[in-house]
Amino acid sequence: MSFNSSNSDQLLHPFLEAIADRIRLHRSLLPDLKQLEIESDLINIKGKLGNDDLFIANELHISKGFRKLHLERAKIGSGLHVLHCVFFPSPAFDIPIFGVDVVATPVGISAAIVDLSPVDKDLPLRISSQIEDIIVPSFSQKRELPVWGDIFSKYVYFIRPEGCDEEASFIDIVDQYLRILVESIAFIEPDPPNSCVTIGRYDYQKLYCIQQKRNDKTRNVLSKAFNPNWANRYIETLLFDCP
Ligand code: BLA
Repeated sequence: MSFNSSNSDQLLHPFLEAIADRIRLHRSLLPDLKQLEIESDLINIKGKLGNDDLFIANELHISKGFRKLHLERAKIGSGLHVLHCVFFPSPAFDIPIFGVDVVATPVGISAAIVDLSPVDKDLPLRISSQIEDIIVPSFSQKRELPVWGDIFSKYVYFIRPEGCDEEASFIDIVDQYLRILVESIAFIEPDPPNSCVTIGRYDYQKLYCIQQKRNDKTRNVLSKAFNPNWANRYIETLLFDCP
C-alpha cells in the first residue's frame, strides 16, 4: 500500500457526489467561511489495497458558529464508497450538530443517515419547529439505529434508499436540514466561553464524539484498508476529535 498527499480526481457513486455538492452549496453560504489549515498526513490519502485503488479526500473548514466543518469522500476496499460529513458547532453557540453518513457498495446504497443532533437535552425550539414543518417523505426500508445511536435526534433518518425517487427524497432532507441550520447562524450570537450553557454543550458534543467512536463498522473498514493503529489515529484526530 502506498500513500501520497495529492488530491484525487476519482469520483464516488453519483448519489454520494450529489450529496457532497449539496453540502458544499450550503457550506458556501456560512459567514466567515475559511479553510481549516492543518498540517496532517491524514487529509488526503491515496493508496492501493490489493488491486483496488483507495482514497480518502477531506475538506475541512471553519466558520462563524462552527469549530469544524468536515466533508469526507472515501473509496476504501472493494467497491465501498463512503460520504461522511459532520458540522461540529463551537460550544458557545446554541446550534445542533449536522451529520451525514452514506455508504455505497457494489450492490447498491446500504446506508444513508442524516441528522441535526442535539447538544442539549433537546434541539432548540426554533430548529425543531422548522423540522416539524418539513413534509416527511416515505422510505420503504428504514433501518434500526445501533445502541450508541442515542445521540441522534428523533428526526434522524436512517434508511436504505430504494430507487431514484427515494434517493432524491433523501437529498431533499439533507438540503432542508442544512437550510435550517445555515439560516439559524445569521441571528445567533455566542454565549460566554465559561458559561454553564457553553460548558453543557461542550459536554454533549464530547458525548457525541465518544458514541460515534463506538461504531465498529467504521473502525473495521478503516482497520482493514489500512491497519488498526492508523484507523485509531484517524478516528481520534480527524473524524471525532473532542472539542
Ligand atoms: C454505518 N459506516 C457504517 C457502515 C460502514 C461505515 C461501512 C456500515 C454500513 C451498513 O451497515 O450498511 C463506514 N463511515 C464509514 C467509514 C467512514 C464513515 C469508513 O464515516 C469514514 C471514513 N457515522 C458517521 C456519522 C454518522 C454515522 C457522521 O460517521 C451519523 C450522522 C452513522 N454509520 C452511522 C450509523 C451506522 C453507520 C448509525 C450504522 C451502524 C450499525 O448499524 O451498527
